[in-house]
Amino acid sequence: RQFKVAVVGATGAVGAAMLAILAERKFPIGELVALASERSVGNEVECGAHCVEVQDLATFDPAGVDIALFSAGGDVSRAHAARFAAAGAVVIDNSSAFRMDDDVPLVVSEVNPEAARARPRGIIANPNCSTMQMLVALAPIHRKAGIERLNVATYQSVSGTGQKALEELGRQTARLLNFQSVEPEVYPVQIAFNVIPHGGDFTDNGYTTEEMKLVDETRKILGDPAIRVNATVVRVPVFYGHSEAVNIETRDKLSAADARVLLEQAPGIEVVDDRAGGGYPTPVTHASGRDPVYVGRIRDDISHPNGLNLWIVADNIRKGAALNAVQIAELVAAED
Ligand code: 2RA
Repeated sequence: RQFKVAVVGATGAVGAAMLAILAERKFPIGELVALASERSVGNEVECGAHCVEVQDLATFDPAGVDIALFSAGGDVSRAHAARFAAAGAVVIDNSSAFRMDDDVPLVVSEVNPEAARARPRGIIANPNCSTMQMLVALAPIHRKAGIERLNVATYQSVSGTGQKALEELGRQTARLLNFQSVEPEVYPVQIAFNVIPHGGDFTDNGYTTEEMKLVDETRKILGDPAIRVNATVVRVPVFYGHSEAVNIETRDKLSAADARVLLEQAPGIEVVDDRAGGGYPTPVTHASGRDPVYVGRIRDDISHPNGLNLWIVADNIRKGAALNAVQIAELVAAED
């Protein structure tokens, strides 16, 4: 059957990627609704054969919507998701608004697809982009050898912050190359030719909200509150693609060689692991605009008998947000 699909935040980077991926994957859309704030009303958006004008979310009646993909920030989700669900839509929310609610499943399509079925509030949450790519890679290892502890340092691109951050990186880079001064606006300090150990907001324990998402979301998605997670989130002067250096300690010994074979057979993963120049994934060479989670630099931890190191790269807008949301929509559609 075909579905009436609403994309909330249709004019944003993730919303635009959702529309593109819905078309690429030929999602059975009977009717498309594009929703955004009043200032975007009237803009046209396309999704395959569907070309529609953006409507005002605030005044839109969700009656008849089967699936609503939200990517317009937590405030918008908190204000509108419930009324879409009440009208009968399955809400797939990319914001952090409901991720840690006990009655909202948090789903990575390759990791815990079965969790999407239990949605008492009619809402399914999409994990944070950095959690998403990490767990696609770690889930097979956790199932095989049991992850007891993980340390992750992320190198997150500025597209994760949004359009203004993309523009700021470009503007600062150009000005600095022309020996002109720069004034940071989006970030607290200059991002061009710099790295910033700060994502989201600082919390009482000294970690940031971006770091605590990696801790809390990992435990929920893997269904294992005992996993010990330590995270450091760093913003880097890259436009698209998040990278992560991950060190894990497993209950049972899993060699790098065995882990490589396991990952090569796992869904959603492409292993790029040649111990030579360029034999590893990078945002520029691998992540931008592509769907796999790329894993390289797989090696035994020389400091721990059950330790393992991985380097994980993915497009934070596609697999990190839009693709997984569409994959969840496919899971919902397949229930019919
Ligand atoms: C970031 N993970 O990269 C966030 C975006 N949701 O800033």
